[in-house]
Amino acid sequence: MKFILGASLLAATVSALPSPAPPAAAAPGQPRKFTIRQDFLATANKIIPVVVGGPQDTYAPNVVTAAVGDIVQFQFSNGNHTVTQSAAEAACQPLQATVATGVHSGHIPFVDGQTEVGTFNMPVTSTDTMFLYCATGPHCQEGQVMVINPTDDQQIVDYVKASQSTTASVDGTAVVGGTVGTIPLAEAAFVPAPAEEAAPPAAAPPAAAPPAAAPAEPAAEPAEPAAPETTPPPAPADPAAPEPPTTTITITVPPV
Ligand SMILES: *[C@@H]1O[C@H](CO)[C@@H](O)[C@H](O)[C@H]1NC(C)=O
Ligand SMILES: [Cu+2]
Repeated sequence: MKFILGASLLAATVSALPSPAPPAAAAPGQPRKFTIRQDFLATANKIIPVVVGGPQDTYAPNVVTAAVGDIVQFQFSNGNHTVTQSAAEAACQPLQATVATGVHSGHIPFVDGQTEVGTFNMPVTSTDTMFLYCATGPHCQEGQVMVINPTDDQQIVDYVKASQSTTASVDGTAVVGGTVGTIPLAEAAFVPAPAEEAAPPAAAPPAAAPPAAAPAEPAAEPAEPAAPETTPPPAPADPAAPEPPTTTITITVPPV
């Protein structure tokens, strides 16, 4: 009885789909085709990557629009950064000092050579505007701040100014509001800057050096041409784009 009811419900659902052809029944024991509709994917919960740190102390993007149920995935690049929530009017100060739910990721480092990237997955539980800063050293004063779900374009500008006018940051304490994890570097939204060479280049040769030797030296150095390719971070740099094309993981699978 239950099975018949389920089957008729399924038939009703299928007949409502834009694509008229109902899937052919699979033979017993054969794999059944399962399709996730593209129009559903467009509205499904998203994982929104935000790159933290790197060659500069930044969040990229620094403005994010997220829906309830989305997960903002902070991916920590070079340095040792945090994602810490403040009140709008208290830049560089942890909200969790007064409000227990104030978000804080803890300090998450990344050094050259790492093959895993530290992450902080923050489920979005409200569309209220969130103000976030990095609590490491002077990073907040340098403008390493971001806003989630701003009500207007001016909020990030004002928050950056407020942060830059503080004299010191206060660190968060407990990890709150998300889950710390790792992802393989190959799946990260950034390509690390090329590693620094172990030793600084030798001092310039004396002016008297034979000119014939000079061309050989630069030609043997492969690091120069590679740099421009790897410098720009991929897609998420544009905060205006609602759906970064490089976001290949677009749905959140509920826990089993
Ligand atoms: C990151 O910064 C925190 C706070 O300054 C410090 O306690 C921690 O040791 C640092 N971690 C690394 C790997 O540098
Ligand atoms: Cu930082």
